[in-house]
Amino acid sequence: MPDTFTASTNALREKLTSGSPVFGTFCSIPHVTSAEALGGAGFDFVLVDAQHGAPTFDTLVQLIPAIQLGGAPSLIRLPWNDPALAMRALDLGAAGVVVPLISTRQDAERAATACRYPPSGIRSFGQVRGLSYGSTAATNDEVLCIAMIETAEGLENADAIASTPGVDGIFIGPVDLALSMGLPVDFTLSDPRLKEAMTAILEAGQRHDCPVGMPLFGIGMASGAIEAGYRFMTAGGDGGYIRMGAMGDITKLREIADGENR
Ligand code: 3PY
Ligand code: MG
Repeated sequence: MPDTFTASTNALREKLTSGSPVFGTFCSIPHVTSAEALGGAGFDFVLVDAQHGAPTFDTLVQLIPAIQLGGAPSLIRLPWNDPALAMRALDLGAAGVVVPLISTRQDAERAATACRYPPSGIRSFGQVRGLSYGSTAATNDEVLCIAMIETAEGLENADAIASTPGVDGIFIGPVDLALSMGLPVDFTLSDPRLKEAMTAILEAGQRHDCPVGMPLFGIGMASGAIEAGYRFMTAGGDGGYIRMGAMGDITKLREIADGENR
């Protein structure tokens, strides 16, 4: 075991603070082959979805290195705001965590302190991959804690959340936010009430120099989001890429076959 512990710098953290837009994609399939392909595709990060995707904590130990082998850092979306889960994701070598359903300052503090060692937090020291590779999330200064604002209460408390020490970014969850506001699920995000809410969160982040991100439900949303000032975005994910690619090919094949039959 080394005498002293050194962590490598978190390149994703540097990108997020640089001001240029940062792009990620979702990993929802818990297999090293697809994870490695996503990691090698050129995104700035891969967001492993341990909230709604199929990856469980048992699979992170394989997915994080596979994504890293492809060349990208991993963020882990936790199933819940649970300090034990944040600690495990970081110990396994994630560059940071994305914590869902942050609605109050207290929620934000719980998430941020889970990612930091004392005296600023409650994280327990037990680097697993970090000891071998100098994990990017091994020190309080390098780790990334991204808080999701996706409830009406979180919207009300957006300033308090964005200004919480140790919250390194806000990721808006527009679908849960819409549901919490009593609005229908609409992936075009065109309801004016939802737009206004998202803008209010974005502006709260900007007031506190806290980068704000959002999922793009289609690449067509990208230029508007960049222009509005979103600093990080996710586009697509493994399941969708497979489905869209497969559907595209079979649609073309049917068209070719129909043409031959005419
Ligand atoms: C939401 O829209 O609620 C999300 O969590 C998107 O990832
Ligand atoms: Mg959500």
